[in-house]
Amino acid sequence: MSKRVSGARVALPMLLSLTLMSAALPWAAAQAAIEASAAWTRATPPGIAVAVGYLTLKNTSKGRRGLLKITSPNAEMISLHQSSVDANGVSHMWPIAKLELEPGEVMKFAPNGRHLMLQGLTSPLRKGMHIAVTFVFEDEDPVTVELEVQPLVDEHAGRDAHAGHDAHADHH
Ligand SMILES: [Cu+2]
Repeated sequence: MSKRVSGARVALPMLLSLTLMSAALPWAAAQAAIEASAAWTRATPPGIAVAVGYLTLKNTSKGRRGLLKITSPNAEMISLHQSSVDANGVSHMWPIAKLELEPGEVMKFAPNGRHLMLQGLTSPLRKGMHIAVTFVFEDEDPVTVELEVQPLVDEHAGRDAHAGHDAHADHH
């Protein structure tokens, strides 16, 4: 019996030190390894059920992380697009087949670049609303960010591939 007692005395400090060690390991913070910030979208014009979202993603983990899916209670489907303006001022847009974040990578989604396509909106987007969007990356817990709805700005017409949002109804 005396052996067991002395064993218990040793076990408690060991447990404590193990707990402290695991708190310092990278995987202990895995839940917040993907950070989403600066997320916004624009109000939708009448009759348009599609919106474009922008944000910044950061991979704070030690490994490459691939995006599995994006969901929102406010949209039937969310996909990723890339757009750019060519030398003639014409916008081109295409789907991003696979998105991966390298360790430490910061990826910005911005007008005339990468963007989220929110298709099949459940209701029109009005200035000041917040639209929850959840990103599911491999090996990570889902990350939810709120897109703040900015006013619809006409000055982007002709520069932004999404000036005509309804064009998106034709492709995925
Ligand atoms: Cu698009």
